[in-house]
Amino acid sequence: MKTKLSASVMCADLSCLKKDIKLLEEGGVDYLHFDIMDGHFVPNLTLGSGILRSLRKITTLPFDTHLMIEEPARYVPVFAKAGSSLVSVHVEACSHLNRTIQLIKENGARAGVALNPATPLYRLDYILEELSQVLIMTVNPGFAGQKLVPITISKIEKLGEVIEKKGLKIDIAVDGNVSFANAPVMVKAGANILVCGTSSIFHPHLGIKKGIAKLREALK
Ligand code: S6P
Ligand code: MG
Repeated sequence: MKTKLSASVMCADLSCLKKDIKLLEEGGVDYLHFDIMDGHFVPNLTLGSGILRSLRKITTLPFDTHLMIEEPARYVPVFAKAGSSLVSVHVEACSHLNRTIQLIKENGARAGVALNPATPLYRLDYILEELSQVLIMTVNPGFAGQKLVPITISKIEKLGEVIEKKGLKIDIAVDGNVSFANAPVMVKAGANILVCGTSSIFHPHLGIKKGIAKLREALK
């Protein structure tokens, strides 16, 4: 399966976003990843739905929206209608996960579930069949520029085994410190979508074009 790249918009240069989006398109990334934080579920605040609506007008890249907010069902319709192809919610943040997943689909988006590093895979037991994607957090959510939590690599492997055993077609995305060194390890473990931030395609010393090229080289 081809490895897909999802570019973490919060790591772009927000003062010239249009220019960065163009470079990401030229570099052939597959998705734009939007990190939405509420200052409660995670100790940070980031982007809102306005930025999706604005960017929806200037790019055809699919939007992959990662809601790091308590009871995300409250905001699912807004983010789906702002142009998200896929909306992921955290299992830890939902009282009614099944209902929230149905709500994402009713609003026309594909549904994903994200798991924090310390959250066990069995939390997916009664929802996996409903999902298009599982987002394995390889750092604790909230900030860019953190170090990999190593135990999450075996979690990717185990999730791949479960999906295969059940004969399902579900993407395994990884998010956090997807560096030139970690990305091949994550792909070998079974990840097929990489959320790319400051560790790779927004690497401060490389720039987007070289960052994408270096990441593709690392994945060969
Ligand atoms: C973190 C967030 C991520 C970050 C990404 C940054 O809570 O969900 O999507 O944007 O992890 O990447 P990096 O390479 O700086 O870790
Ligand atoms: Mg994210």
